[in-house]
Amino acid sequence: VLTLYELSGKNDERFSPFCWRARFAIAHKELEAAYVPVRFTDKQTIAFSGQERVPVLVDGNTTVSDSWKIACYLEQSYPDRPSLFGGKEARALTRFIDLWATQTLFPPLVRMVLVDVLEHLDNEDANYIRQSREQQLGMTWDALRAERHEHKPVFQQHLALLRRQLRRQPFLAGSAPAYVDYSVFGLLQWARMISDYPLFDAKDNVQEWYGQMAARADRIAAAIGKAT
Ligand SMILES: N[C@@H](CCC(=O)N[C@@H](CS)C(=O)NCC(=O)O)C(=O)O
Repeated sequence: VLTLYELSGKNDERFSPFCWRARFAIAHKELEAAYVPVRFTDKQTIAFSGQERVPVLVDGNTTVSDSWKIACYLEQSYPDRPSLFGGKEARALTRFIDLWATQTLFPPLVRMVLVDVLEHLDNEDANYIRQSREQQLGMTWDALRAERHEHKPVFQQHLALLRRQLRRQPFLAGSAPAYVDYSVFGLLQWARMISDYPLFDAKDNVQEWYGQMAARADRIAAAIGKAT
């Protein structure tokens, strides 16, 4: 049986974008897992993994951290289950989109909604995140809040690529969702869970895909909630 260590907020909210990628991947593979909450400052619980970030997946004697490595591990270890990528070539292309999502789409999204994450963290975690992220982003929390609106045009520009693709097919992977959809949507699910900040224009055709993916996330969360 699998165990996924994932981030949790003060009321046990599971909003981590990278953990959502792993949640989607486990559900796609139709696997069962135990989901263990880890707070940002609770590095002890995942010390066995030899690093300090979630998600961490444990499968028997195997420990895998990093969302991409987890997806590749699941694909390789459970080849009889539905494929996350649809072949080796598709895996390589999925990795490219995974990197694009994390390194191009995510930064302006972070700058728009990260300020709202503190409301979901206890004091210790909130202090840790505020300090570490202020340092990472090179700006104060107040500055981050003040300029959040400035990042919307860039984010919308990046979304345009998704829009073009989603005009032709309902999911990034084609007629049904696969890891490429989870990789991108996982980041949006984070925003969706921590913030009410409006990311989309009213008549944005990304919305249909977004709605489908959000419903899928809600079904996964409900199933996990029932099992724990
Ligand atoms: N490359 C990793 C990134 C994982 C990551 O950054 N996780 C965040 C939670 S969203 C984390 O554990 N942060 C711990 C910290 O900032 O101390 C992945 O794809 O899984």
